[in-house]
Amino acid sequence: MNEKPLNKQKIIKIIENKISNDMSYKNGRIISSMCTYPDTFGVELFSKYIDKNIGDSKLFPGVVEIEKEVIKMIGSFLNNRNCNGSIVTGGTEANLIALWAFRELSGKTRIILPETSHFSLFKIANILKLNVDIARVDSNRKLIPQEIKKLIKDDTFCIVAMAGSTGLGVIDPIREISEICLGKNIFLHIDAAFGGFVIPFLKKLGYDLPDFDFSVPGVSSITVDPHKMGLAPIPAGGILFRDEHLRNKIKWRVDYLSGGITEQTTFVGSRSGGSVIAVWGLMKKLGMEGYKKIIKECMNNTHYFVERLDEIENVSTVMSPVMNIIGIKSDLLDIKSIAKGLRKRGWAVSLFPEHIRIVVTPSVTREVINNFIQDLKEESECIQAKI
Ligand code: 0PR
Repeated sequence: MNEKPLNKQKIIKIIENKISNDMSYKNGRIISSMCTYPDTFGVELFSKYIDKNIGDSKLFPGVVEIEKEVIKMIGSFLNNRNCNGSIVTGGTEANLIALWAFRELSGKTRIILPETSHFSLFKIANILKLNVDIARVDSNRKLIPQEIKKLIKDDTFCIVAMAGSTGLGVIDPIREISEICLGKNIFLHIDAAFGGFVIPFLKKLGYDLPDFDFSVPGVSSITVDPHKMGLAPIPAGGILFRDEHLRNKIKWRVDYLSGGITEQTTFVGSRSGGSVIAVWGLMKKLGMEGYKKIIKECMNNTHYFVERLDEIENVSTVMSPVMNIIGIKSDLLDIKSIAKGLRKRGWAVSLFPEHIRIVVTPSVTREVINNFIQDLKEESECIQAKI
């Protein structure tokens, strides 16, 4: 710590210097990320209302009302206008809250997770001391309902299914899994951290996708993150419960806060009201039309990307993309070496065991795609030449 105060210009210069090699969500070079550069109106609102802490909710009744509205707005395109929930720090906290609430309600300790689960779910199982049974997926990377049935034990209280898996954006057969859950009194949590702000709009655009939301009777809760395809500034995750009673057991009463007796239903205590307002304002600004337009553009670019990939020898897609997520694989070339080469060329790519993931967010424009394809072509030719 410096003894004497530094002036602002100097501080900014030091920061700029320190982060000069860091990447940005702005230019599409982070071509594998589920987060993108946030909408500037959201950023404006976030900083304007930075002084709101809805952890001490009684001090900010207006923001509490806005949070209720934003949850209902998200619920309106997930087929439940009466849902309850919170804007939280991200998908990890959202998933944690759901599994915590259901563990407490059921008094049981075993869950079933798809092998395609996001790693946050394994982290959470560790924190909550849950036993995990891992459900295999089929050749289309979807859960197999019959396999799930076999995994259920007396102490199983929850099954998690993906609506937009992290690796490839696959949607599990949620209607079939719901039937199993209803028959056995098991909670069904949907991790739609990414897909929640994508699938409803794709459906409206005419894409034939399976139901994944509260229209499916057994679905108890959904993770849906505004800070991914909702284009809100980080942090903004979302947890939605079908009914208020589902989170009864995680209502934490605090007596001494400045606003008076307060109930918290999130993991995090002090919580950004700026985030909540940013999501609300941004959703009002874009409306259903706005999101539809954005998703349409991302999907068109996804199709364009796949077409361009066809031009490159020895690489292909893992599967036809369900949403704006593409898996690139190679039967001949080492995918790790390709990823390494692309990173050297300044592309931030996510490497899964058998594929490179591309997420076509709004910052991944046609120009970005053209540049990437050129680099991928050169890189795979280089690697092939060495074989
Ligand atoms: N559930 C799913 C299906 C996810 O894909 C993610 C994150 C989460 C939950 C957890 O969300 P939070 O990270 O908000 O807690 N998926 C991204 C991923 O692993 C997270 C991410 C985003 C990673 C941007 C890197 C990055 O640059 O790819």
